[in-house]
Amino acid sequence: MRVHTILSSVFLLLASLPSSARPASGGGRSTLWRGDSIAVEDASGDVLVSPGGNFSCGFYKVATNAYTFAIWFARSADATVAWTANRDAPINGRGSRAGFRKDGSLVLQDFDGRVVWWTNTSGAQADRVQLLDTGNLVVADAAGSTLWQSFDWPTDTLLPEQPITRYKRLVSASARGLPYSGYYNFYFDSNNILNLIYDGPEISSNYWPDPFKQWWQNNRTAYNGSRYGSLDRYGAFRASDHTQFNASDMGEGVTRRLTLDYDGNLRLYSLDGGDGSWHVTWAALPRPCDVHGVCGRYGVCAYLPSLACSCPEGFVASDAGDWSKGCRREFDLRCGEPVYFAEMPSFDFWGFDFNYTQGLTMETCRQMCLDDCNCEAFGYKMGTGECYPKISLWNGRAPNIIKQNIFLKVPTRIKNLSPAVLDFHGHACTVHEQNASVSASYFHVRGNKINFIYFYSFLAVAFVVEAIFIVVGYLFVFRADPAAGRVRDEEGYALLFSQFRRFTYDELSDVTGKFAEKLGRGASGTVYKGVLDDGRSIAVKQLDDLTQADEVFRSEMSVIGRINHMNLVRMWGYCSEHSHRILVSEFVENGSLDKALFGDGDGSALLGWHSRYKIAVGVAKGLAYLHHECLEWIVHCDVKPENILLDGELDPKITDFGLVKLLSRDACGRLVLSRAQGTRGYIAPEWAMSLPITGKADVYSFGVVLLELIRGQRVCDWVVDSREEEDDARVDFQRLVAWLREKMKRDGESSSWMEEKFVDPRLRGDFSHLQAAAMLELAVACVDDDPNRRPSMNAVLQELLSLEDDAPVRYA
Ligand SMILES: *[C@@H]1O[C@H](CO)[C@@H](O)[C@H](O)[C@H]1NC(C)=O
Ligand SMILES: *[C@@H]1O[C@H](CO)[C@@H](O)[C@H](O)[C@H]1NC(C)=O
Ligand SMILES: *[C@@H]1O[C@H](CO)[C@@H](O)[C@H](O)[C@H]1NC(C)=O
Ligand SMILES: *[C@@H]1O[C@H](CO)[C@@H](O)[C@H](O)[C@H]1NC(C)=O
Ligand SMILES: *[C@@H]1O[C@H](CO)[C@@H](O)[C@H](O)[C@H]1NC(C)=O
Ligand SMILES: *[C@@H]1O[C@H](CO)[C@@H](O)[C@H](O)[C@H]1NC(C)=O
Ligand SMILES: CC(=O)N[C@H]1CO[C@H](CO)[C@@H](O)[C@@H]1O
Repeated sequence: MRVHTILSSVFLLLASLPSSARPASGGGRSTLWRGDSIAVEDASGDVLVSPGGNFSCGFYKVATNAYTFAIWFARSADATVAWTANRDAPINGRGSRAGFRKDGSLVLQDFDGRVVWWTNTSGAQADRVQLLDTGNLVVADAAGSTLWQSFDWPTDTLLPEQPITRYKRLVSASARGLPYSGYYNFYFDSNNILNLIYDGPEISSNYWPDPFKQWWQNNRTAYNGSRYGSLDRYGAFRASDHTQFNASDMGEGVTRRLTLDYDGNLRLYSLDGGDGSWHVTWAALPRPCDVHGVCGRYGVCAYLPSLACSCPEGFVASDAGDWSKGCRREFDLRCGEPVYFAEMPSFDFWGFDFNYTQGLTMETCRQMCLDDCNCEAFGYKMGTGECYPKISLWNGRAPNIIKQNIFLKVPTRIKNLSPAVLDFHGHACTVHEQNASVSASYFHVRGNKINFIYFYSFLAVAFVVEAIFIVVGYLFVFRADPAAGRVRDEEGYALLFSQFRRFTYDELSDVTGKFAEKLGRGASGTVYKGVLDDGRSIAVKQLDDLTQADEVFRSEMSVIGRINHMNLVRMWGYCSEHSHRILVSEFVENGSLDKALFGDGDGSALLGWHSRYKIAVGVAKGLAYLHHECLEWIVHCDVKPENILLDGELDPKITDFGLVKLLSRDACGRLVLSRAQGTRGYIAPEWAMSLPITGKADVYSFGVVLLELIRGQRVCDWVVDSREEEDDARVDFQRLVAWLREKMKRDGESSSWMEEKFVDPRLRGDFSHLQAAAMLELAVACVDDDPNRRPSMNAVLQELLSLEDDAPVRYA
């Protein structure tokens, strides 16, 4: 009887336990009840999952033995973190736990019981901890009202419907992949304006919105004290200071985040449902070098095409592993000693002007800097005579779009210093990749030294890997030629100092001999040849039926004008006068790819295999740059051989890439509609279905071009049958692709059929089988009907580049 009573009370006890008795494994729960906890040892299995499965919350590994308590995107490939409780105090990988205590607070404990983080909800009627579908972790009472929420404590990311307010700011991470707080902040300043600021150990400097302008010029208001901003679920951000921006893929059903990245840029990202990768749909600063503090004191920033820092000649990096520490002089500058000024043409060091005067002669400006011992350099603009004597040199940029030269004060005992010579050797991309912020105190290692060793070994390995990456990936040699006024690397990312500018109609009429030499006519306009006064040959494109207002056109052009890549046709300027809208670009001598590739044997030499491979790589580089590197939302929309020009070395240059921006939202559609004559084979199937168009549409078109490069024949000629209907052509094309896919699966390694059936017979077998087979496979992946299954342009490029070395020497 007694035994029975005990048993039944145990049973009752078990039954009366709240649902916390649900199995902890399986990771399915979204709620913690009082008394529940999560142990760090179960980091992979025991997590809270939001009901819809989009977010997880639990322990997140940041290094071998360092964990944070975090919320991450469960469907992103790299489990991107949206929020961290203890970003600056990671805890041990053994014995640590997060528990919802009986007293009602959610507490994070290190292995030795030390509380590193807690929610201030004890004593309140806290009943449960819940991870909501919005990504918000909430401590709620029995009635369901919120006592504490992670949305009130953002780290570097805002989720849709999570507000930024008077009391909350975003703080960037200190380096890629590390959780620690960095120096960049996104916050409401005392004028009620949303700002980006570099708040470093030596200087603080605002860099967004444009610090040159007053708030009203930036279209903000200082008069709304509510200080509230948020991103809605459609991808539109709005704040009380009238800050407003939209995701380029606006609409519902997309997972988004607004993150202040470690490089100081604020970016809006959308998750690609297919491969779990993120793509940028908006960024605060189109030019990453406009972020302040990136390269530290005396550092000069360049975008090549990723961020790189450098020291002017006469300076060396203070810490090659952390560019935010900048450079230091190799010579000292004593007050009163004789000095001269070394010119840095087309440079800028932003800020730290102790005087600003207009209309001065250069001599007066120079004298002002000479007279002041603290003056390190002065900036001078020819023409307007603007003079900026500087007491400190930060935020260096070259080339600088604003025509200004910097004159650096140098003691005469240092002979012939050429500070404009930049030395980017090996340092590129190490910006902020620092290790320093990890300190032993996070580990409280009493008698547990092993953790410590693991941790530092991890750091050492990470550092070595990083170093190898830098050396291998960026083994380009910068050579500078100050006389020619430009810096160039072997990849060909030329930093041309000459400016993108506005031309008058008369000027263009002059240089083209009244539009005499017609080069061609495309869907968007007619192209003429011209020669500028300085001898540069140019192509001048008169855009048809462009009804855009002058300002809109100009602002779009200022975006296009900044795009500079060796595989994109360089834009020199534009003209916008009355009804004329004209683009001026470099002239590319060898014409377009369609002529070279499909030429009907009229004497033009056959494109050899090596050239074809080189063209494929070049076009992929250009597109990857457009999609991922520059203004990341630029989709070309019209990739086809006609828009791929070849220069003297048969290197490809893509043209017409900015047109979509010029022709506004439905531009892709219009471009397609307006070219009924014969090139429809390049259009991705999502057009026909009016689905949203992303970079994956370009990937499709690129896939078609790749097939044509291999085959040496137009796709539409080779899938053609007697019927002329577009739909039939598409069906035939898809049938061909299906056949290829089948064939590749079946034949595996043996590729003799390729030679007979597929590769351009004009090559007479003179091609690399390995490359051809891999390119064919890639092309087939690119023309997948489902945009999500197509690789990204970056992936395509990596794949193509990986073929470079394995190529046997058989090709011509
Ligand atoms: C999860 O994310 C997808 C988009 O990635 C969205 O369509 C879906 O509505 C989200 N689920 C919930 C429950 O919020
Ligand atoms: C917790 O909240 C109480 C009452 O709201 C407040 O007095 C106390 O200072 C808070 N403690 C912390 C650490 O925030
Ligand atoms: C402010 O708005 C006007 C009109 O919409 C626009 O022309 C101008 O470029 C905007 N200024 C900035 C700095 O965005
Ligand atoms: C201030 O901003 C808030 C939030 O954006 C808005 O609701 C309110 O109407 C604004 N007040 C004024 C006076 O514009
Ligand atoms: C964002 O989209 C809304 C429509 O939802 C539009 O009214 C607004 O002008 C857009 N803002 C910008 C900056 O494009
Ligand atoms: C700048 O220098 C000029 C000439 O020395 C002087 O007249 C002027 O007051 C200075 N301006 C400021 C803002 O210090
Ligand atoms: C590359 C780099 O920054 N290394 C540093 C890592 O941190 C240790 C300790 O702070 C420094 O001594 C290294 O120089």
